[in-house]
Amino acid sequence: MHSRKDSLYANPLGEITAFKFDDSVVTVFPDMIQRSVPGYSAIISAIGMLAGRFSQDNSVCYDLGCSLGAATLAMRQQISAKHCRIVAVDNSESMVKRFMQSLTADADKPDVEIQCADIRHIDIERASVVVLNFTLQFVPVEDRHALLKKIYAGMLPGAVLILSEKLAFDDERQQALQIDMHHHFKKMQGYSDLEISQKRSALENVLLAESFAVHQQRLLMAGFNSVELWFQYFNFASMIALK
Ligand code: GEK
Repeated sequence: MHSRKDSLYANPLGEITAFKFDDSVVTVFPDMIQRSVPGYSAIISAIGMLAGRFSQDNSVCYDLGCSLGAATLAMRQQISAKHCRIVAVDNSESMVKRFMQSLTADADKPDVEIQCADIRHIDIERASVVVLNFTLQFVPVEDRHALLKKIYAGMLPGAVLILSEKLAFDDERQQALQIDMHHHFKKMQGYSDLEISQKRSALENVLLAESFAVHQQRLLMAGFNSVELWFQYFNFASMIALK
């Protein structure tokens, strides 16, 4: 997906307001996420592969917090199960509108239903694959357990949840190092120090990162049988949770 270059934080802003997924973000989103999340493309293509493997006949694959649908489109390419459809959900009207405009019909591929809704309030049913690709980190911490329990309850036996998150680390030196390396990554992607620091302020209290141990424990408490990391690049990681 092509998009304009992200320069939203390039000029000094008098006041930095909390980050929102609005029209201005949507316009630059593919470029922004690609240059901000180390390993993003690798994760998207692996989500496609995992969906190919785990999708079941007569089931639903969910892309929760779908943004412009990168994970949905990767899944759609790889799913060959019969009567399997994809439900993509995001609560940003701007994202959903743009994704709907870009989605093309393809009779040979699974149907895609795009919903504008809060993932805390939707029904999950007959799920064989559930994707939370950098979405849970934006859900209030106190709501995360109930959301994961609901997802688990709506999953079929043998289903998979792919959870990608920005991580935090308990050890102070590790935390400082990983954040620093992420900023180094962003500089190598062409972001200036000002852009990096203004974006960081905008995301404070909006993106709430937790450690892998906390995620793993919560997923096990929600009922999942096994939770492992399959990918990590500095403080960005992706987990596989099996029902
Ligand atoms: C990708 N998965 O390209 N309900 C629904 N959507 C939500 C909620 C919520 N409660 N909270 C946040 N979102 C995508 C990238 S971006 C990650 C996901 C990022 C949505 C929000 O509107 C945004 O579109 C998305 O979650 C997070 O694979 O920008 O770092």
